[in-house]
Amino acid sequence: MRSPRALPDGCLSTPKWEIIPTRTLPDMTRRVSHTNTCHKLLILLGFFFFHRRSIETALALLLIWSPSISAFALAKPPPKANISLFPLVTKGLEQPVFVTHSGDQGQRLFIVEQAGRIRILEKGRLLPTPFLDITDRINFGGERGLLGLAFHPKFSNNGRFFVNYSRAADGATVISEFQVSDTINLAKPAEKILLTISQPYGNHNGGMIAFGPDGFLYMATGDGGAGEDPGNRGQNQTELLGKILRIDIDHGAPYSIPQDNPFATQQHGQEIFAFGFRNPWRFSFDQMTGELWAADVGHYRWEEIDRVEKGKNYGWRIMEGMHCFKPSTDCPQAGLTLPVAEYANESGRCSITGGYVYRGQQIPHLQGTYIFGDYCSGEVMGLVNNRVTVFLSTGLRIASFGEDATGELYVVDHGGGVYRITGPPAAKLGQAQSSHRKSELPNTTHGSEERDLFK
Ligand SMILES: [Ca+2]
Repeated sequence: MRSPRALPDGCLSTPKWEIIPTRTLPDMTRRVSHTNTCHKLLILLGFFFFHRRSIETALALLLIWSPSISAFALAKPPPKANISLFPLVTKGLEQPVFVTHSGDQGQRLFIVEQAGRIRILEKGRLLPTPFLDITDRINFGGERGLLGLAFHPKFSNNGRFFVNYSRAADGATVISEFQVSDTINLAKPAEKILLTISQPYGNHNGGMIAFGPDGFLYMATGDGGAGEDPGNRGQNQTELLGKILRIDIDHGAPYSIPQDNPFATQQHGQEIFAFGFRNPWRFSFDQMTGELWAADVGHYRWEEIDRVEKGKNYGWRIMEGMHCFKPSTDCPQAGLTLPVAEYANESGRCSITGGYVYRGQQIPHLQGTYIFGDYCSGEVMGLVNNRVTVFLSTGLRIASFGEDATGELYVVDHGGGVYRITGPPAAKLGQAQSSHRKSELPNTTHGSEERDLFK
């Protein structure tokens, strides 16, 4: 809230009242979008003299005073999310950034440590020997490191898996293939590099890789940094930064371009599936529908969720979320696909972490809900009727979500933990929350180290 130190400019203008549908938090109608501080002050004084004994009026004044407060206060209670976290591992992990499964019906979870290791969690135990350790090939720090892991859909037959990492020498993005060894919990160290993408700056490296229902490997690249996409790379349809890419790793050497990729006939950019992204750190496929959901981390104002379709332009840097960015007004929106939803960088929120559409069996009321979160606020959120709804405040630094073979979901705490999302009863919630670090919520001041981690 702002404090009225002096009457601001605009006191003599006509206040503009407007009701706009919310594009931020759930079930809200945001009012007073165009009233300025002066108008609010005059309204407040008027109400005070006519209704000064009324508590309700005092509350009404608060609503008028701050758009953000009005947004919260006008909200209907969010749907009962009734989820909690069960801690699977909270010790022995170094900056985990992802968790997934190998699809071979095993009970193992594979946890990616940013420094360059893949760890195995088997029957509740974190195995001491990494599945893979390539720390010596990794440029680790900030937004760089071992960032993504995807097992081949036929991993149980062919032992192939793929990673996305920042190369030690220069931070370039490398998409590389590995093989499991004769020992099922150990990978061979030899790699086959599929794709290398130079990075102009240290940040905005994307990181996610995953197989789509079409059997192709999808990869997220950021715009390459630094800030505001100075090279306009997200919109450049001939380079691979600021994109979601798609390749066929079952044909060609080292891969081939799917025939229906939108720019398959170009000399450059054949790998592009969709474009106009800033830093789509995490994306996923709905196990049931095959739809591709991506969360694109915003600049300093708007975090967005995209339903990604082939060949479409998701707007960056022309737009940030649903708002003009460059130019800041009257930006050309023809041909752009707006997000399904967005939320503002406020109340401690600063960086969206994309998740999954829940298709598990254990939490029936979550069925079909896109679950995601925010790295800074530690909130687990869900998309309910295309509205962003806070389900759970965890205090964790949510670096990623993950999905197991049965569709159950996991939360990865960058501070060193992996939690399963469970429904009620929340018998174990107290245990999970004992490790919460509300007091360590990162400063959302622009440029802070915490904030920039996946910005
Ligand atoms: Ca966008």
